[in-house]
Order: sequence, then C-alpha cells, then structure tokens
Amino acid sequence: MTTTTRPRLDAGPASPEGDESALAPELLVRLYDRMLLARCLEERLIRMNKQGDGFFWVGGPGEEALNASLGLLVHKGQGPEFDYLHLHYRSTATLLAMGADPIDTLRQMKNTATDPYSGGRNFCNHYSVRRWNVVPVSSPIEVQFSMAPGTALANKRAGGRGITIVQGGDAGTAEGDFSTCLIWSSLPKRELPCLMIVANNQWGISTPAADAHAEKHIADRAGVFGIKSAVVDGNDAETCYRELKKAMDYVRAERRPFLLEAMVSRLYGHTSASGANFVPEEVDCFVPFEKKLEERRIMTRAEMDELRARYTQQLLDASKKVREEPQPKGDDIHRHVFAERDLVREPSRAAGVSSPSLPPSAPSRSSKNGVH
Ligand SMILES: Cc1ncc(C[n+]2csc(CCOP(=O)(O)OP(=O)(O)O)c2C)c(N)n1
Ligand SMILES: [Mg+2]
Repeated sequence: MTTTTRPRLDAGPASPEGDESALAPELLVRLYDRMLLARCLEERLIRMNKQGDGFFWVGGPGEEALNASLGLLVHKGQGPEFDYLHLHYRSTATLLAMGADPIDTLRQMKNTATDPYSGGRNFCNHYSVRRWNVVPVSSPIEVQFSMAPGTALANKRAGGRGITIVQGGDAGTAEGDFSTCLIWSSLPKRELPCLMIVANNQWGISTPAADAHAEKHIADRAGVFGIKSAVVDGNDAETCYRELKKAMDYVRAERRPFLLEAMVSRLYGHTSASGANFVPEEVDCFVPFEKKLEERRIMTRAEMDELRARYTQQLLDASKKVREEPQPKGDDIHRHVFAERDLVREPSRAAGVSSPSLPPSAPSRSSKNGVH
C-alpha cells in the first residue's frame, strides 16, 4: 500500500520562523503517512482479535512517532555492512516505515501459512526479516539486549557504517540482559556501535513505573559506563526523528554505544489480555503532530481524514482476503525448528571466509513457504 499524498504547493516555510530544527515538509508527510498506516493497522488487528480472527494482540499504538522515525532512518539491508534490528512487539511502525507490506502482519495475526515472518506460528507483530537484518522479535522480554552486542561486534568487524539497534520497554530494563548490553557495548577500547532504545510507557503490564524505579531516568544508568544518552519526548514526531538521527549519526561515526530513552504512551493497554481498549488519559502522538501539519499548512484536516479512511478501508479489504488463506498443515509442525540450510557455511556466503575445521555444509534445500 502506498500513498499519493504530497505536501501542498502553498506549504509554509520548511523552517517556521525561529525554529531551525523543523523538518522539511516532504519528510513530515512521509513520517505522518507511515505513522497513520501503522495506527490503522493496529486498529484492524485489534478488531480482528475481538472478532475471533486471531488469538492474541500485542502492538504499538502510542509508539508510532518514535518507531516510524526509526524505520525511516535505518540503513536497510542484509549482512554486517547494514543495520541490525533487535526490536520488540510494539515495533509495527518501524517495519512499515522500512517498507513492510501490512497484509503480512494481518497474515501473522490470522496465523496463516502465508505469514512470511513465522509461517503462522507466532503472535502478531513478531517480525523476522532476514533480508533486512531484522532478527526475530521475542515474546520473552529483553533477551534482544543480550544478543545485540553480538551483531554490533559483527558491524564493527565489517568496517562499514552499519550499526546495531536494540529496543525494548522500561520494565524490561530490570532484567540482566539490559545490563549485559550496557557492559558489553562499553568495554574499554572495545566499544561497540550499538544504539539502545528504551520505549518508556511507564508500565510493565499492570505495574506502574513509579513502583519499580528509584532512578529518575533509565537513561541515567548509561553514565557510569561512559555511554552517552538522551531522554526525549516520544510523543513528538519531529523530536523523535531529529533525536534518533542525531543518536544514529553519532553511533555510526564514532562506533560507540548510545542510550536513547523515549517517553511514549500505551494507548490500548498492555495487550488483548488487558482488553485492548483505548486509554483516553494518555497523550496520543497524532494530536500534536496533526496540529503542527495544519498550522504549517503542510496537510489539511480533510486530507488527513481522507488518508485515514483510505487506509482503514484497504486494511479491512486485506483482512477479508487473509481470512480465505490456508492455515499451516499439521505435518508442518516440525518445520522451521532447525535451519534447513547452512546459511553461514554455504559457498556463496562463505566466500573469503576460511573455516577449515568446520564440517562441510548440509545440502541446500530452499524454504517452501518463504518464511524469512
Ligand atoms: C523474560 C520475561 N519475563 C516476563 C514476561 C512477562 N511480560 C510480558 S510483557 C511484560 C512487561 C514488559 O514491560 P516493558 O518492558 O515496560 O514493555 P511494554 O510492554 O510496557 O512495552 C512482562 C513482565 C516475559 N514476556 N518475558
Ligand atoms: Mg513499559
């Protein structure tokens, strides 16, 4: 799905007077477009779950400003020259901003065999895209922070400009995995190009952050490791893009870690297990962003409403299509448990890498249903 929305020809100045940091109108429209597609997708997923078209919903309404910005900034590709992404179950907008087709998220929700992320095996928003270095999203929280130093080391050894980006929630930072990432990415003279992002919605299921944190900001923990950090308003799209870009430029250039804490909202509660109903008390990142787009004469209210209606309809149509697609067969239950091909040692990938002590690779068999 793509949009034809463009900034109006009579759009206001790129930098409103006195605001040097304002982003270009074209970029703001692109960012808004991806955020809106993500929000409409989440709303469709929630409806599917409530209608019985999917067992469980978890997702990121309230994190779109942060996550769509991230997706637009990724150096996308496969292998250590490109960015590695260790995301969490609220990263919908990141994937859409990177170019994922939203119908595939509906497929995962409906657990169809056509789901390219898990072949119908995993919960929705559990992405895995090898060709973009998106490692599988994990339901056990925070484990991605233990894996991130590994790919960051690969980035560093490859010598390009690829970095590792790892993201999780606030409560998860109580796990040892978070400390692992702080420690391993900041070893003296062996620092790693690793951007750690904490999406702080101030909840861990039903535990409020105030009951679980004595520190003022999670980002404050970076200082003792000599890691630079920032706390940003994750509900301000322009701030998110600008601060993420700054942090990513730093990690790319310096090959050192950075910790970014973004204060975000959790707009439909924890998951479908807590009802998945809209929480009006939380700030919705669309409200200030749409106001800004109108004030700068970049988009009109009518254009924004029209785009929302279009995406809502397209996703409804797509969900009906997905309903007709096949479920995995019982015989397939053991597929995708172990790799079917030796991706590390097969000749095309192993070119230039000598590993004489390793056994020869298993014969190549290609995946039948195209799971990444
Ligand atoms: C290792 C592990 N422990 C506990 C859980 C149960 N659990 C699921 S989500 C969650 C809270 C996560 O909160 P946070 O890290 O703030 O992320 P959020 O869901 O708020 O985005 C917990 C404890 C889990 N999935 N994995
Ligand atoms: Mg949280």
